[in-house]
Amino acid sequence: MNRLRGIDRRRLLGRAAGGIGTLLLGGCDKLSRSAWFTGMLDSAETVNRHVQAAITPRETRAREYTDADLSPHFRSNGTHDPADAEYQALARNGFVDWRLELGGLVDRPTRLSLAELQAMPAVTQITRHDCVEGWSCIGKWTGVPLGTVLAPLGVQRGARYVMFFCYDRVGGAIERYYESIDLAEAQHPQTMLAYAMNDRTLPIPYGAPLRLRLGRQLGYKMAKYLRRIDLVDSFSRIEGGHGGFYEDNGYEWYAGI
Ligand SMILES: Nc1nc2c(c(=O)[nH]1)N[C@H]1C(S)=C(S)[C@@H](COP(=O)(O)O)O[C@H]1N2
Ligand SMILES: [Mo]
Repeated sequence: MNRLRGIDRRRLLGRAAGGIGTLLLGGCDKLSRSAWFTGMLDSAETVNRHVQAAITPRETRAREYTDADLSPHFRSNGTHDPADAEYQALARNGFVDWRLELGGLVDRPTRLSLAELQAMPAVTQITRHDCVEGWSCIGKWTGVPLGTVLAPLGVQRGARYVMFFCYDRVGGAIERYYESIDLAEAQHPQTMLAYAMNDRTLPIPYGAPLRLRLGRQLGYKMAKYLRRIDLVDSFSRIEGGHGGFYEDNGYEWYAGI
């Protein structure tokens, strides 16, 4: 059995092949079996990052929707409630003691509370969330553009990637969930640190108190339950070395849609 990083890879890939994708998906399923979605999965899985980048210029914005398009029941996927004791204690207290740590290749490492993040200029976007397992939902997210959060830190010249470290472990995995994007993606106007969803405080199943939202990549890139953000020059020596939990289990690092 191929037991990569403490999770059964065949189980993870098997789920991607349809296990969970065939469940009744409430308000999301009408989107998930359409032709564009099949095409999207093909391109995300087989086209390499550079070809994908040529097809979809990195500057383009993902489509934005209206309130009328919101999925009545948004799916929660992966971890729904982190078991981590520190996370549970923070959640019991409404996350007032939670701090987002920001460090790595920056001049001014910082810790930010939820209140401090909420005091920054906010954006709200209604976008579609596409999971590699074959379903989509449309939701409304409010948060701070990641570029706004990073700018005052003084990102150093050598920094190439933004790493996102989370509180949870998926399905008993050894490594905690983590993800990464490059600096171009970090500066994109639809890349945000979201603390609200559908006009409410971000609920725990969807990543409270703070999660990453991207316009143009698949769901697994959008780390929930954020704990720490680091600027790095390489992720080859971090966890499994592929830049994210899904990537360490065989998925593409650039998960373009
Ligand atoms: N920390 C963390 N982030 C995560 C996951 C997870 O299990 N843990 N699942 C990923 C996957 S596969 C998807 S599709 C989305 C699901 O987000 P949702 O629960 O808001 O639908 O979160 C992504 N980010
Ligand atoms: Mo996903």
